[in-house]
Amino acid sequence: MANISRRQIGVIAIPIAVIAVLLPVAIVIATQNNEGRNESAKPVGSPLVPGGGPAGSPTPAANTYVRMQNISFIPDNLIVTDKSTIAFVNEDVTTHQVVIDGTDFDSGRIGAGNSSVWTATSPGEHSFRCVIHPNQMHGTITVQGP
Ligand SMILES: [Cu+2]
Repeated sequence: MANISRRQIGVIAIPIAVIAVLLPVAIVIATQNNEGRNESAKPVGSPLVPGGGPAGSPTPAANTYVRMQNISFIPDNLIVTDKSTIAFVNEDVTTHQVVIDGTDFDSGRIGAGNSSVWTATSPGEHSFRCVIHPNQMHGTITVQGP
């Protein structure tokens, strides 16, 4: 063991030093990515989909986001407060159109990369669906009273 030279120690020490520096950086990056997935906590005006949607249709500011992805709503069961805003964001390549029972909301056709915002009214439980894909895309929005 006494024959281990300073040079050999250096060969071992350098990779350990590299790992010690890179590991915290990797943890910080991973943490930031997880925070970015929490759409309900997104700051106002930030895009939900990086580079998503054509120019001129940024993801709108809203209190809650419902993503339309793979012909489904995510989430499909949600609770919101009266007068809060819910953005239906189309992340599919196909068009969707959202209607909410017991309200006059009809999003009209929402093309790929576009969104429609509803301001919650009518406290109570409302079914909602995509009128283009009613069998695959339906859910419940509960609006809590003031
Ligand atoms: Cu649809």
